[in-house]
Amino acid sequence: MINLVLFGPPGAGKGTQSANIIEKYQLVHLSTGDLLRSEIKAGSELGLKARSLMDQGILVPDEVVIGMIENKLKAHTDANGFIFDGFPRTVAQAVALDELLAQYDEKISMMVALQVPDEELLTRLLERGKSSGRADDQNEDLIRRRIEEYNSKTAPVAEFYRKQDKYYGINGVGSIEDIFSAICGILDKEAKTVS
Ligand code: B4P
Repeated sequence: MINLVLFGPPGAGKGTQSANIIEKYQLVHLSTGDLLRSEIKAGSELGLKARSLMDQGILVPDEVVIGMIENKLKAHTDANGFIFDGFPRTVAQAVALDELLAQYDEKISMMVALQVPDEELLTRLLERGKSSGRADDQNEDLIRRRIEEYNSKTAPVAEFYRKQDKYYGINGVGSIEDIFSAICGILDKEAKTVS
């Protein structure tokens, strides 16, 4: 099983690259951002709570996203592997994910981190905001708040995987195809070691 954590700041291209990876490697895609947006669309109690935080650029509480991931893992016990997109976003989430996977005798294979400078992130997200309808993409202050939230709470997650010798950083600036090729190089190497 390949279990990939795709990591990076908001707008780094996690969702964009996930779409290509799933197609090539037949992994189950678990995006906590997408799961939260589905809850918002469905008008659930969880969605209502999440919305007010997401619209301010603040992370949703750990127990909420961990519970969502746990439900999805239970529903896909026959998967080839998973791509965790936008999760874990705190060290507490990373610890919980290791514990959840251990229940199935599984573990994270690697973290691939997309590295993109802040000003490029801002440009991309403001551009996406013109058509996405996402409230959190629509103004510069809010995007900067999300980047700060990433730097303070999420960036330390990279160290968690570095200590486990699972960290791969790659340049997230360039064509979508070139970045995808770099990710495939890492995944193919890992696929050989697990097969
Ligand atoms: P997410 O939905 O995870 O979204 P994201 O970080 O904004 O975007 P991503 O990196 O996937 O960017 P994309 O590929 O689309 O999170 C949203 C919110 O949900 C968070 O702020 C938080 O409140 C909450 N949340 C989610 N998970 C959570 C968790 N685990 N814990 C707590 N809270 C959580 O790319 C962005 C744009 O760049 C696109 O328009 C794309 O076309 C463009 N792009 C991509 N690659 C490019 C390239 N190489 N060159 C040029 N443009 C590129």
